[in-house]
Amino acid sequence: MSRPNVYVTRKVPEQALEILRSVASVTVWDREDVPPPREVILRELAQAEGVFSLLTDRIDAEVMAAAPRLKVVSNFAVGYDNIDIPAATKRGIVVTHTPDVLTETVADFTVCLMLAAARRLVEADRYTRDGKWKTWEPLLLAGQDIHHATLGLIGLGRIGAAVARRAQGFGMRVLYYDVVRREDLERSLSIAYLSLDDVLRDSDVISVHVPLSEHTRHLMGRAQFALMKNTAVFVNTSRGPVVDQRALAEALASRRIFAAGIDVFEQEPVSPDDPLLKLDNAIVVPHIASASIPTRIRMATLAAENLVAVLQGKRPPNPVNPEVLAK
Ligand code: 8YV
Repeated sequence: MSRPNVYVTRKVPEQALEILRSVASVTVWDREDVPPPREVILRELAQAEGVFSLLTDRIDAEVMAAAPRLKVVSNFAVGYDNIDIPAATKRGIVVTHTPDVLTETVADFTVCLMLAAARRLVEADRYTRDGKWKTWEPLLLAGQDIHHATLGLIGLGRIGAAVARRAQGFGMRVLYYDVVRREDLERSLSIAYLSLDDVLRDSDVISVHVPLSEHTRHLMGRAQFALMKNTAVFVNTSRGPVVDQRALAEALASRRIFAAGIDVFEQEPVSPDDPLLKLDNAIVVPHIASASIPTRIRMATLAAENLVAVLQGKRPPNPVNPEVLAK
């Protein structure tokens, strides 16, 4: 019997390719710096039973229609807003993702951005390198405290909860808003549920941990920044379009809020001309919250395991649309 074809949309860790090659004939887009153009995806998927995709690849109804043999889309990410899930389900295509393995790494990085933005770390580094340090000054590069501050989590899924656990170590009071109330976590983590507006009003640090959907697009806009304290530090490691980026830049430029740590953008890569990049009180990084070496290897191998399981007719560890498997 001939081996199934799998297309991998980027150079990924070798450990993952070995898993795929054990069962399939594997083609890899061989550039690290750019994703395959759409016409390449359309052409490669015409013959493929499986695709190993990244969040930079839009796997929509048109792609699926051009891929008659496709059984599985395995996304190398916990988020899957780059994939049209209803279209996949309609065609009986299994979609999988990589939850859990990145939770702690993303939570670490969220705290890293909170601290760096509150304490003006990047600005201070630039100041020192630029030779601006002439003398010790009482309020030189003074920021906000994180310890014993109030943290407002917008979204209390796996990553939000992992950030809440870290906040305990800083003696923070933790509030949250989510569409689903988690009374178990309220008790075990001593955190309080409030309305979105009340979380925004009461928090010193606000961190967003919701998936991107029609319900969460621009969840944070001008009205939400207007509710925040002018000492507030805002962090986003979820998805860029959850935040109205222009409203965020205005809130930072006018000192409506104190600072922000931003990992994700409405358009990625963000344009070098974006107003956010001109602001000293914004720390901007290129979507790297899960980028520790061990975690990226674990995400890649998990994505490969998910893909191979479907090709072998087994239940994958992390299906997004398990109803397809039941058929
Ligand atoms: C990755 C992420 O950087 O998992 C996600 O949803 O946003 C990040 O962990 C990215 O997805 C890698 O493709």
